[in-house]
Amino acid sequence: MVQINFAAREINCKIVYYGPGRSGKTTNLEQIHATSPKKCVGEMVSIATETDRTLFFDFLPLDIGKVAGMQVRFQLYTVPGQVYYNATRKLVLQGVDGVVFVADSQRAMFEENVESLQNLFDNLRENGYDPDTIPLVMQWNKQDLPDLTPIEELEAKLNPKGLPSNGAVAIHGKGVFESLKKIAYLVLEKLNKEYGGGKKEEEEKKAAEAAERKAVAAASPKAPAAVGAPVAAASAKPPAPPAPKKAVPPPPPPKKAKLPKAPPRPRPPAPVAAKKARQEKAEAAGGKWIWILVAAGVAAIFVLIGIVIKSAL
Ligand SMILES: Nc1nc2c(ncn2[C@@H]2O[C@H](COP(=O)(O)OP(=O)(O)O)[C@@H](O)[C@H]2O)c(=O)[nH]1
Ligand SMILES: [Mg+2]
Repeated sequence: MVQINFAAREINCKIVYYGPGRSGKTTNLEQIHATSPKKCVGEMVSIATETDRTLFFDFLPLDIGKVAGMQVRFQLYTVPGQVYYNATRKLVLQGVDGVVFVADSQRAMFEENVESLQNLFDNLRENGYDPDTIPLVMQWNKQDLPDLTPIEELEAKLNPKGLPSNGAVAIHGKGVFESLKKIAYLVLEKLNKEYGGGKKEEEEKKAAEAAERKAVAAASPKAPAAVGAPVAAASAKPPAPPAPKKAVPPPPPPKKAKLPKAPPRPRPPAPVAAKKARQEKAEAAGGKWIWILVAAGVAAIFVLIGIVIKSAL
């Protein structure tokens, strides 16, 4: 089980290197220990005998740095390969987050690989894990030796589901980090899915990207037209109807672009002047009528006064 310490912003994952005896599991850890920056790896602990270099397990803590603001640490374990150490293997698998199955690619070792893989699935089930969902990476080791089972055959028989896999020559460090990267990716991806954060972030990111694309498309219809225009012009002059459609947007920009060049206000004055003239005419006409009315009013008053005087006399 991945241990997450939110207070310390730490994630600890357990990776187990599994496979038949002497397939190269301990060598994988040794290479990681030898070639990783000192600040990233802790002490490698191995409990070994002469026949199998791993009696109980090898252990190597590895700090891979920050992922999404969390410090991620991998605890790498190996199991002893010999059949009679099954109790130890089962124990080491407890709390596992991911498995690298190190197969010995030598033809003579094929059956041991099959048995070990079956044993892995059995022990996972007995520990309450579903072998179908546990992150698993296949490493076809010892590719430097003669008389190998071809990788295609290993893939077909040991990896029918097409899990991530790679060839390796662990003693030379070849393929070691490739497998480590693959299993790290699978474990973190699963963690992301289980805790939903990744899902949510991914959805938010997609929504943001879609919104951005829409905004860009809405803001600049010229951009796609400009890119599409020459293609349309070159390839589909007579037939393609969409081409002219795409070519339509370009005209507006030139018009807009011409605006500053043209004399800025040659036209507006004309209508304004005409308006003014019309207004003045109207005002002048209106003024005449006022004077006529005033004159008529005055005349009427004089007539009234005359009538009043006449009647008084
Ligand atoms: N030729 C060859 N030998 C290897 C390779 N990887 C590991 N070995 C050797 O195989 C032997 C067993 O390796 P070890 O890592 O102890 O296997 P483990 O039992 O799976 O942990 C050692 O002598 C290693 O040096 C490899 O890629 N090529
Ligand atoms: Mg070992």
